[in-house]
Amino acid sequence: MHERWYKRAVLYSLEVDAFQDSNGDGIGDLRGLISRLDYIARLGATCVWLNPIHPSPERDEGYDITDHYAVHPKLGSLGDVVDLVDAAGDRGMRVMLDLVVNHTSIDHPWFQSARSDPQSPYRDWYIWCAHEPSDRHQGMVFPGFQTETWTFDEQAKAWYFHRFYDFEPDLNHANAEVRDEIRKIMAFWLRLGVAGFRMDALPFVISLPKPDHTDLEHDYAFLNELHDWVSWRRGDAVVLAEANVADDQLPLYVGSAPGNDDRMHMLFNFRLNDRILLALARRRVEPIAWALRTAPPLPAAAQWATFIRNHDEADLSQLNDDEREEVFAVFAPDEDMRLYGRGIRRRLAPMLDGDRRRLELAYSLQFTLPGTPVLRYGEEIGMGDDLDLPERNAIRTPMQWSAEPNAGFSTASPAQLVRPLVHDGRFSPEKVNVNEQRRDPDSLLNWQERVLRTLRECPEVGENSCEVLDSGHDDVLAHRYAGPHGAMLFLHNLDDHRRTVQLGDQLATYDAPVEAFADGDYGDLDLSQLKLNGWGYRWIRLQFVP
Ligand SMILES: [Ca+2]
Ligand SMILES: [Ca+2]
Repeated sequence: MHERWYKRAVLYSLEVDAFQDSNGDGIGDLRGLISRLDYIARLGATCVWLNPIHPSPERDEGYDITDHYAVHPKLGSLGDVVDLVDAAGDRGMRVMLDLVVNHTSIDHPWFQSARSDPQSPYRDWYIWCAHEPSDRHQGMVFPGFQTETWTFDEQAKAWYFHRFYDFEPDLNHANAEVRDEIRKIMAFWLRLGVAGFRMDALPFVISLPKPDHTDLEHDYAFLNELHDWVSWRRGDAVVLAEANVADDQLPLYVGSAPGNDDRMHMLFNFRLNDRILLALARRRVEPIAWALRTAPPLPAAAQWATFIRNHDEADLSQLNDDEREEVFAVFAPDEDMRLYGRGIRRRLAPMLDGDRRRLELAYSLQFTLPGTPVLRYGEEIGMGDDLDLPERNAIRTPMQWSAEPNAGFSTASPAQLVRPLVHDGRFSPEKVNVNEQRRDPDSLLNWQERVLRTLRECPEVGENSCEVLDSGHDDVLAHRYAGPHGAMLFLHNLDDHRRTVQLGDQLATYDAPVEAFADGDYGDLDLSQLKLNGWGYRWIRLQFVP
């Protein structure tokens, strides 16, 4: 197996407008991001994934795009994108973009043309219906904030389909011209040097909605086309799919047949994410062990992307109602902390009461479970959220660089900031900021740097050979990756009780253990009796004894 960069990567996800303002207008921008690349490189991230940077009226945080070939002027220019790619490359890092082609903004010139005239060349780029579709109140993505998926347009005198908000009409992916345009958009940004795309809402992109039909046809062959276009233009480019779908559909997103790797390169592991949150809430490992044991097999070149919190609500839709209520009860006890009836709109640090031991435990788990870790900006310092902001904006507050005014994010007046800073006292910039944590060797930031450095020395973790061992305790996860010369063994204690783990014969073929990383000093390593603190974790390298 050749080494593939995305299997050894650490992705760092950020909103450009919330990261660093370079010109004092209160809005983060690309030049600001460039000035912070050394910070991201030092953390150990190897690829920066930007949330949408395109022109947009921003009624849906930039996911409502009016021009896929340009940069929102408030963020910078195409020249700045090239500078960013070059500056990242100088530091050994890549840049990925969000590719949002399920829909456009209603203000997009394509839709404006389409609605204005049935003879418009863009009419068929969207999905229309002359009568009121019987299924117009079904299939909403944002229940509670959206009441229908078909809306009547006065100008067009017809109903248009929108999986998301009514200002985000879906593109008609059955139209060959639309597909060709998507190919051109990808080719354009690859030519500017980006390393790939995080593909937004992929199951909706490949679904072909029809009025009065709730059973959707899926055009999986389109994924082969996407793969071919991307690989032809840039051999090492990847597509990271957002596809929160059932287990039997997941393999269809990576290959056209078992073992084939001719579709998407990476998949967000939503199924594991839900079970990590359930396991943390229960303080029991069973949900994670189940998720690992039942994981759909991926072809050799494909890779999971792991996360605990991302830029959206923590979507718990893979859990059943009782399980979801369990997670809500622990991590989102107030209605205000929940969103769309299915998720949690908080950051991880407040969900874990800012408890350092549990934060380390959670991230150690994430980094050692199969896949490439994705970190959200600010997670590395334990940033909080602002539940006064609407919907998912709660977790899109400005990065907290220092205890200076505006947290070092901008020199604008506070009222001008793109979004307010976190004001929750426990997580305010005075308490949680990069500068302070840089100086403190015991800070969460320095811990994150150490753990990510150690992860780089454990290449087995990026592979798919994860095995769950019987730890003898309901609250201790023991998992192992076997390599050609040895193995990595990981222990995680999900509860606050000391444990002694006896793995017995399960380690029979291994010896010469070395402690690679742990929550504390466990003294001499004795494989027959592995001690574990409450919330403790240990990473142990083993040599194979033939
Ligand atoms: Ca700015
Ligand atoms: Ca579609």
